[in-house]
Amino acid sequence: MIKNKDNPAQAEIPDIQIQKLIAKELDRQRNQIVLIASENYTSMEVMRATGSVLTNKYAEGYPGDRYYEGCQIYDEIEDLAIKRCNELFNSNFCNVQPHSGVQANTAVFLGTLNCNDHILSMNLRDGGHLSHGHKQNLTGKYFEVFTYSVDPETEMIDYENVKKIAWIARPKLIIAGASSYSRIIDYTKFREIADEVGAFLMADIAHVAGLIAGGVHPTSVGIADFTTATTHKTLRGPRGGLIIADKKYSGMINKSVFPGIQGGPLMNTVAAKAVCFNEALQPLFKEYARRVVENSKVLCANLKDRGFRIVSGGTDNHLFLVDLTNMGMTGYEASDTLASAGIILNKNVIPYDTLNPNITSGIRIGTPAATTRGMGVKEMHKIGEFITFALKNREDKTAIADLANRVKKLAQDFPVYADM
Ligand code: DSN
Repeated sequence: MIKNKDNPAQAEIPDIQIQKLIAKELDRQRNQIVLIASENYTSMEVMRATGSVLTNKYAEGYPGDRYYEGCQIYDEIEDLAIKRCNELFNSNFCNVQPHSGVQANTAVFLGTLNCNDHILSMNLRDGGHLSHGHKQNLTGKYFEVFTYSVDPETEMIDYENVKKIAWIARPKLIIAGASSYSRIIDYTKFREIADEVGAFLMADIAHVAGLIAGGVHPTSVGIADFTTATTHKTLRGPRGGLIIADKKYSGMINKSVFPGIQGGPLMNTVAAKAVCFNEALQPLFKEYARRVVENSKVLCANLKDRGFRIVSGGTDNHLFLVDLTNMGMTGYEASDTLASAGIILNKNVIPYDTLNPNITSGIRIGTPAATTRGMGVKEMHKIGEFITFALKNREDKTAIADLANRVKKLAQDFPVYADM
């Protein structure tokens, strides 16, 4: 902290309002059970780097080639982040500067596409992502977007159908990746399709990056031309993005990130990414990834046994979708009820949903954050019981309030940030 009290420019002005809000949020994170598939609890070491003096410096450019003086330490930090990321994903080039997953995707689009080029991606309603072609995203504005759906019966990707659409669309870029798809994605099949139609292949592994790093989901690295990811979901790092590609694309990707779509990198976040990669390289992270998937399968099976319809019948990864149509409620009603009980997840469209994204027929459930707390199979059964109880008693405010106490007790049995 700046200490010179005689210098008014260095006066510390405690911001009690923000401090109080942060304290309240800490309390919420400690006392609620987070089942949002894209969230996690990052380590204190990651937070220390994020909240460090590294936030003070511009470092536009890349290690050894910056536009500002005084970047020697930043070069070392970024080199370390790159080295660790390449080790983790067994790659020979990566860019760790994207501020987010969308930025990472956008950089790949800038490097590979021109206006009106065709792209092929998963339909948002079936599990895709806004940055893969939503009409209000720049992808929807500047490119011709074609989409593939999941098979209406199996609710899984039908690779033959993807191939058929690829021949019609003749895309320059195919995107394999999703934000609410609970099955293994076969990057090799996507590669074959991309090769047949002469397209680039981009794998957006934002959701499964930690599972790939932990060896419980097949990798896209070495198969897709470009792999984009976020670092804060299953990878459990700071909020941010990254791009992995073969080094033959290094010039193009680096230029696309800076100056293409970004200015100065957030070097405090780059340092926190380095910390996250180091953590994910430890043998314990493999066990974490295994447990995330185990917990997901257990909770999914528990809810299925209790009469909930699970999209695609199950899960292979950290998340699954529950179709609430046969329960006579919408995703909005269910997520709102569960939030009142301290179980935090999100409403989510399901394949071929007829309801809009603000209402939805389903909810998405994910286990990365609960697993970080140390919850296991026993707790997943308990959470399955809690979810069922809440949804069956959603009109009964006393029952929901009583459940909230039980949820809080379970959360407190698995403390997070106990030393803060
Ligand atoms: N919003 C993220 C998710 O929840 O899946 C994806 O960007």
